[in-house]
Amino acid sequence: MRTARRRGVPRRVGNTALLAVLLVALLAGLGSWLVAVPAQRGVAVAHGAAGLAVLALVRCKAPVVRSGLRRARAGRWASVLLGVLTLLALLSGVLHSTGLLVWAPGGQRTMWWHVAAGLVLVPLLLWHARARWQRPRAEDLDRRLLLRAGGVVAAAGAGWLALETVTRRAGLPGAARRATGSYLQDLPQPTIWLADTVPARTSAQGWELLVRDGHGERVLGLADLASLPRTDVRAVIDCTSGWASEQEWSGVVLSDLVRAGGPGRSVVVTSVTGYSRRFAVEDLDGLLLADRMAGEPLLRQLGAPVRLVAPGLRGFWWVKWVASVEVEDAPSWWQPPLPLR
Ligand SMILES: Nc1nc2c(c(=O)[nH]1)N[C@H]1C(S)=C(S)[C@@H](COP(=O)(O)O)O[C@H]1N2
Ligand SMILES: [Mo]
Repeated sequence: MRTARRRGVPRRVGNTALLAVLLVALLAGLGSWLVAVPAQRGVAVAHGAAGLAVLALVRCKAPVVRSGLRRARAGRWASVLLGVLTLLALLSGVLHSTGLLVWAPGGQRTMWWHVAAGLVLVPLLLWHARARWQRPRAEDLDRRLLLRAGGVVAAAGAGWLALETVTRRAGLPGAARRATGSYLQDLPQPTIWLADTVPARTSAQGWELLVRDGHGERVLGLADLASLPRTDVRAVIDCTSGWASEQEWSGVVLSDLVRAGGPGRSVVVTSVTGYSRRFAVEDLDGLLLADRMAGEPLLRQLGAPVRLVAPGLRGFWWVKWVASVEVEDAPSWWQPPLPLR
């Protein structure tokens, strides 16, 4: 890619550009987990194009890497590790999105490696940028530089389009992936977010649900739940680890469970394990407390006896083994953007 040639462009400029596109790629990657599913297409395209822009800038980084390797500076190997992780993230991203390799050697999804590489490289990147920072100067910003920057952006966009076209024309598995990048499969895959554990005992007998709303507190058993109006919902659970599954879920809509009225801006749904997510009260109509999937009672790993179904939200919102539903005054954004367990 001629546009990314180093000649004439000071190293500090190439370095800063690389930092900028890496940050865009990381933020868009994380952002795609946070936005609702319909908005994920645009974010995923930005993520992919920024990743390819990193590739377009590799050539201006090469001489920097070469001279860096010759100098025995502190942190030299941390910088090398940062480079290796960046390449691993790029490679796993391309392999997953084309579908050339969806399962990596070692039994994890390629997407798992993509996320792991991305997460580990964040602290390394921040340290590296701080330790090696050279501030770009005003005189760097000339017409030729702008042309080159435009060239990198164009190359990244063209690269993204080319990859997508090849994937479709060649009928690679990636052609069938969802806008989120996930692959549809027949059944949901039992998935733990970080370090939660499947509860040892989740038998339906003795299961109790605590409901706290504007009218006070009550405890429901499965029979009480069965006496409420039932609703069937066809919805796709889409995990950030790269799989998705469309199922027929059946259970009780939260707005039929939680009595309206009283103050309260959000509802916290908590698992017996302590894992929890907070939702806006306006969204209760679209949330289902499900005890059945595909006409069968839920399996233990999939959240039995009762789990949340949150259509349009990524899998980590679909709280399993629900123990309580509580209306609170706090706004719905009052929680860590991602679960911490
Ligand atoms: N209590 C609890 N609920 C949870 C999780 C968890 O770790 N603990 N993982 C979430 C994630 S990341 C996903 S993708 C879905 C997976 O649902 P499944 O195991 O039925 O496929 O459950 C969500 N609900
Ligand atoms: Mo997930």
